[in-house]
Amino acid sequence: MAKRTSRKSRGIVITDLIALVLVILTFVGVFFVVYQHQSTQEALAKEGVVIHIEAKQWAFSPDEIVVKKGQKVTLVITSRDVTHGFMLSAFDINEVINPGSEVIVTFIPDKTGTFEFRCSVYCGEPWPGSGMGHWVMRGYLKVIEG
Ligand SMILES: [Cu+2]
Repeated sequence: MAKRTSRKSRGIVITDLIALVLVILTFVGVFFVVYQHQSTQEALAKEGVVIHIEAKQWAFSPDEIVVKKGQKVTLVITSRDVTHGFMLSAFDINEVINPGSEVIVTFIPDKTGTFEFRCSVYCGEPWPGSGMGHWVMRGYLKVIEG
């Protein structure tokens, strides 16, 4: 009788230990994932500025960006609807932005001024020949003294 009781309680202890280890491993795993994500973001932030740009018919959001000369700029560009382009000729940038994927562009502006960026992939217009829609889809990058 005494033996049976002791075997039962040992079984419970082992099950509890396994459960405890699983809980601890889960917490450690979640902490690790969060920590990794934060350190990547911090590393990018330390190196420069990260700007998210969303393209949609027929505008960029934001359509005005201000950065400092000599500071590393990382653009994370996405499209909400159809395929667009992102062309910033002053810095030799021209990318195709497909919906559902991120395009990451990194550059260091070496001159001050206001530079236009525009859509470089035809993405439609309100009616044919309107000269609107895609044709006026643009924004401005302002580079100020750092
Ligand atoms: Cu377009």
